[in-house]
Amino acid sequence: MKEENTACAGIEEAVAQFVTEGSLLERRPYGNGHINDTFLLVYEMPGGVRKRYILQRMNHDIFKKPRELMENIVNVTEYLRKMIIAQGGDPDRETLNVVKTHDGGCDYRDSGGNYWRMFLFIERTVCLEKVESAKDFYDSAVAFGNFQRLLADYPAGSLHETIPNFHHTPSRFRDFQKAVQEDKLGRGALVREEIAFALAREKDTPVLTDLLAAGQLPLRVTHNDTKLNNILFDEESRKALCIIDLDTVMPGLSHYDFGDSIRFGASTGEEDEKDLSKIELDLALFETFTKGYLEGCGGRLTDREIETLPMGAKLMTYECGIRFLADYLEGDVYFKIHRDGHNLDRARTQFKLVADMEAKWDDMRAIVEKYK
Ligand code: ADP
Ligand code: GN1
Ligand code: MG
Repeated sequence: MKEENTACAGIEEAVAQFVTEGSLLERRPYGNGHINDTFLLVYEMPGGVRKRYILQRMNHDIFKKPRELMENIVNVTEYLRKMIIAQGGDPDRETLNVVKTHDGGCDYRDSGGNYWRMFLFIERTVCLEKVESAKDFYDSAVAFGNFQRLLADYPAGSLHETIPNFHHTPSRFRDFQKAVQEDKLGRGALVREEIAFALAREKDTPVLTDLLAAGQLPLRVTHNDTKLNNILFDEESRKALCIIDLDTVMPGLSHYDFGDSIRFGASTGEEDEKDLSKIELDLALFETFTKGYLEGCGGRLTDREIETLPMGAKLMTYECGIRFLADYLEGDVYFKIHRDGHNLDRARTQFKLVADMEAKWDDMRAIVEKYK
């Protein structure tokens, strides 16, 4: 078997638990997620036909109840499967498919206490780390809008909250303040400017949660992690095919999905770009996404939701920025890093984008009004 850098405790034990076809040919780390450990497994069947699977070790420091999380994923993907079949789509490629264990379970807890799961590998797709064309971004917007529409009648109350207060920005702000106060590694002095930028925006943090509490925004089933690399595009047609990374599907606001896509995809640079002169909000991409997302939602969003979408973009960007900066202050314990200062670089791009959104606020508002 070909093996690349898969020194990961428990992997051998885990691989043996899932119902796969053929004999294992290759195993290697896969993808660019910040949270789980993802591996590609290649099996060969008699006749030389290959079958591939995605194996993931779930991050149970972050997802405290992996079993509840898997229950969400199984229920949501089964629901989506039925909807996709009803629309004449291909359920094996248009949603994730969970591979069972030999005991009929959906995950496996290894002897070291780690939780594993497996999905069918969705073949002939591409996963984009940045927007390569406005059309890709538009397609991703329609796909996230469709996701919202397909799950519109899903019983939201039956979903477990896999990370409590995931997009509750005031609660994220309190976590950030705590990280600044504790300053565990003495890094605070190096980032005074960034901390000041974040603290100066405290008054924005409760805007969306207050509107929700006041009954002005509806609670929906949302994905909550809608960055572009959580969509697979069909290699041939280049259409957005499948939404993946369903760990955070929970009740939320449409602003969370809209906003997270904007912060990642409508930026002119990558999330961890070091040269901040390359980072701004691309208004044309903002418009492209707004148009696609609202089309995908199929008229389901209320006028109040639509007119407040720019705040979703700003708050999701800001929130991600304070999460990255808090993690930098806490010693990089949450997001995977690949170089020193990686989380700080990420925080800086988010804050640069927030500042640019503030400068372009009237344009952002005018764009969403146009599609109301
Ligand atoms: P994380 O939570 O760490 O971001 P993801 O579930 O997003 O993990 O998976 C990481 C990467 O693995 C994705 O960005 C994608 O490239 C790839 N991937 C995940 N699931 C599949 C799948 N079923 N088929 C093909 N590629 C996948
Ligand atoms: C994480 O899992 P991944 O890499 O798609 C994070 C998101 C952040 C994102 C920033 C569960 O997403 O909330 O927005 O990194 N996921 C979790 O890139 O915390
Ligand atoms: Mg991901």
